[in-house]
Amino acid sequence: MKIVKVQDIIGTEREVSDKQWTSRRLLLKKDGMGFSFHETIIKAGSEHTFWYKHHLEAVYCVAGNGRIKDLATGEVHEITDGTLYALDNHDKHTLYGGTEDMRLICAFNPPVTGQEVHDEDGAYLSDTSDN
Ligand code: 9YT
Repeated sequence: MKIVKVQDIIGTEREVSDKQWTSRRLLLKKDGMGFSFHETIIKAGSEHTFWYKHHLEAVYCVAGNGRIKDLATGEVHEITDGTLYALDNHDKHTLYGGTEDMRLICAFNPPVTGQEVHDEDGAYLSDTSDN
C-alpha cells in the first residue's frame, strides 16, 4: 500500500507549474497503478488550451469554478464543485478559470510518466517511458 500526501509533493519534481496553473502528480506511471492521478489548480481568470492526443482524461472539480470549451463543437460548459468532465475522444479544449481558483482532481489513462511536455498544439507527447 502507498500513502501519498499532497503536501509532501509540493516543491518536488512531482509538482509542475506555470504562472497560471499548478499540477501535483500524486501517482505517475512508475507507481504502477495503470493510470496517473493529479491535483491541478487553475488560477481564477486564466485560460489554457490542452489537447491530450495520446491519453484519456477524467477531471473532477472539488472547489472553485470555471468553464470548459470543446474546441470541436464550440460548446461551453460550466464547471463547479461536483462537476466531472471526461475527455473520452481526446477532445481538444480550452479551460477558463472562473472567479475563484479551480481545484481539479484528474486521472489519465495511459498514465503520465512525468516527462511529457506540452507540444505546440497543447498536446502531451506520447509515453516517454519509465518502464
Ligand atoms: C486539468 C488538467 O488537464 N490537468 C492535467 C494535469 C496536468 N496537465 C499535468 O499534470 O501536467
